[in-house]
Amino acid sequence: MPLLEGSVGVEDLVLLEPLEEESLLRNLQLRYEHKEIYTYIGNVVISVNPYQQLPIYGPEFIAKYQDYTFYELKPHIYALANVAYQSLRDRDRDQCILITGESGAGKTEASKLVMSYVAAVCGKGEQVNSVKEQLLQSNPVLEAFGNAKTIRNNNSSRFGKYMDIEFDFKGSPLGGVITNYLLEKSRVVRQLQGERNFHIFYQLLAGADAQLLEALKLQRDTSGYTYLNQEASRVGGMDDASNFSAVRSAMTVIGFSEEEIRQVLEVTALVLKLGNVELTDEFQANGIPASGIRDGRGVREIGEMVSLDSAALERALCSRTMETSREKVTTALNVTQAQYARDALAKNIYSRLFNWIVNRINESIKVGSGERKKVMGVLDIYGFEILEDNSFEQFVINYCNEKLQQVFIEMTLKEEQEEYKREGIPWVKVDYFDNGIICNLIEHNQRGILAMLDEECLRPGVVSDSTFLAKLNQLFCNHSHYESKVTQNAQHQYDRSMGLGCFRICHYAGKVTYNVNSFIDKNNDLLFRDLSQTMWKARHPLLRSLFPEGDPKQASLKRPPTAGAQFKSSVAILMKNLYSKNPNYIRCIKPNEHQQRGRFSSELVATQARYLGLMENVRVRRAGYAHRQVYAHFLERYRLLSQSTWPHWNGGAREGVEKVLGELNLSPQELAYGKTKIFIRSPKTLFYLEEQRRLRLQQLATLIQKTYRGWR
Ligand code: AD9
Ligand code: MG
Repeated sequence: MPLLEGSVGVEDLVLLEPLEEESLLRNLQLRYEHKEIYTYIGNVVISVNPYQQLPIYGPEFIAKYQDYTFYELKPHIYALANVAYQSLRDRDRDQCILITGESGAGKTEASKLVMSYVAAVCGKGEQVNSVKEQLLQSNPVLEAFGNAKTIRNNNSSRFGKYMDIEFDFKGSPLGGVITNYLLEKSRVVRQLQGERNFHIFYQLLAGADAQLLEALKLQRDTSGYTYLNQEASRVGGMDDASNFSAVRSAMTVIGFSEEEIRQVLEVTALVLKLGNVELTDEFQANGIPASGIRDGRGVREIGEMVSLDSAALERALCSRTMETSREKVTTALNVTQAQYARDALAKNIYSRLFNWIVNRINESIKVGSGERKKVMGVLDIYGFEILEDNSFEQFVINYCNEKLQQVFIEMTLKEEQEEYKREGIPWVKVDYFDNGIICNLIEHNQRGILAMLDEECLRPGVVSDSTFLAKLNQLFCNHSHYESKVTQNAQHQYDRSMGLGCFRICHYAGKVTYNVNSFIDKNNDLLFRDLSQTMWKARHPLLRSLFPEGDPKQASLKRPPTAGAQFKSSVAILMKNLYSKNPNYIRCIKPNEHQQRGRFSSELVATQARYLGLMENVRVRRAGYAHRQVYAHFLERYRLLSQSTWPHWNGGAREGVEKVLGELNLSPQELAYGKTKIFIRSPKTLFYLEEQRRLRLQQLATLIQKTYRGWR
């Protein structure tokens, strides 16, 4: 369908004519200008962030989408949530909803819309309602501790989240499991200009009553805290104080006790106070630089609040003990090292607290292992990132996106093509890029970049970011997706556009240059043992439980896996989980960089459309068939449309389907008869069938009523 000015564009990009990137963008823009933020590619929902509250949500819309099939109403996340939920409930197929897009594109809002839709339609009763409440209330708690204002999004999730919602055989929710990925813990100690620390710090200071502030020995004004950026402490439209009370009551609904909430807030306050511990230069008698604490009050306050020995904390911050099998040697840290140790401690406390909160929520929403469950997974995870300066974090985030792209390719494109082959249906091959080679470059067990990084981290002797880079350069100099300053390109010239300490990966979504600075450190993610032991000795049950390795009895245990290895194994678990489910995609797009309604930057959207592989997605969808179903199921649903198959049909399922469709005079190009399934090319035909079925059902109902009256 060609695009006409004044029209709202096509609802499904499969119907777009001509199919080019430009018309695809124009279509999204036209729809956006008409406040139609959702568009389909077959069963994939594209969502363009409206940056305004549209009147398309809430109970009456939920009710509407519940009563209609996918293509009957305007595109909507509710339609996708409805299909997923019904297929889970009625066909017993586990579902996953994959929400991707870049920061600020609307992933978290989309995930909440899915959750609220499902909560509204799935079962009733006191017990069920309380489970729903717990699941929904996990959002404000995780957002308080895991979200922050960034330049791109005032409520940016700084962690990845996957949530399995579990249902019983009737489709009522039983509970769930949340998995979190890679909290951006560096934010605890430093934020870019215009950005904030995690919301909870501001919420606590603004929302705590005087008594609580006194108990935590905090002052209301954010300006007293080094870890809180001063110029951005308020966010327009965000009420930290009222959010604080919402978070507290959400925690209570989930099942946190008053005592647990108090301890969580104490640990949060502890992080703020740690930031204010000022370290100064000192010198040992022999002139070697050491460090000290400028004013002991802060450390004493920390000691009192979490019942730990403040002198021990001072020692742990300013020195380091090395243990060999024969002796213990304590060396003084200079002021830079001591500051590093303090910040490492703060980051560790906070990220472990966050993990603890996720685990605590999971404890509350856990479902007994004996029950047979149906599962709907919802994935809200960071999209592909290309920043000016890309580091270890971007590297693992982009690795995760490569893996998600692989799921997408394997489950949608490959599966689609293979199904046609299996079914013996002629297929026009669609070329697509298989990114397995890039995944392999990163994750190969012995020869991948992550394995090289681990090898370097665990290798005795002098290791550094540059020895790591040298190793990569040597190993991958001929790899088609790896580039660096010293790997020669096809013309045998050195690449001058890249810094010496960098390597570049040609990702499926584009080239990204990573700076190796701190890769070793971030991957090691080690905390000096003095600090973990001091934390473990605190008589504060929560704080102590966050540092099990501080227990001297555990001291001889193996070192924990590196950050990269942990991430890789959690991604592998996620992939296994996703592959076992039926996927549903929501692709979120950010229309402008200013968080403003009504502005649509084609250039910005074009980049995202490329990252998301939208054109490729449409091409495959168009080359193929929008709908398919095994003959028996199809016949069962539509046999009432033919005199030959209704009310009785004794022949084979395929012959029955041929009879039904033959009588409807559909165009032969619309249909293909496979070995076990019927394939229908366009959504419109499916819609037509559904409509005919609905009319026929009405007719039958009237007939039955008449007959019944006749009997009376
Ligand atoms: V990040 O990767 O966590 O930084 P998200 O999650 O993709 O990002 P988010 O869902 O937080 O983005 O959306 C950003 C903001 O856009 C929200 O705070 C809302 O103000 C706005 N938004 C997003 N989706 C909608 C919507 N459907 N209706 C109205 C929306 N506003
Ligand atoms: Mg988010």
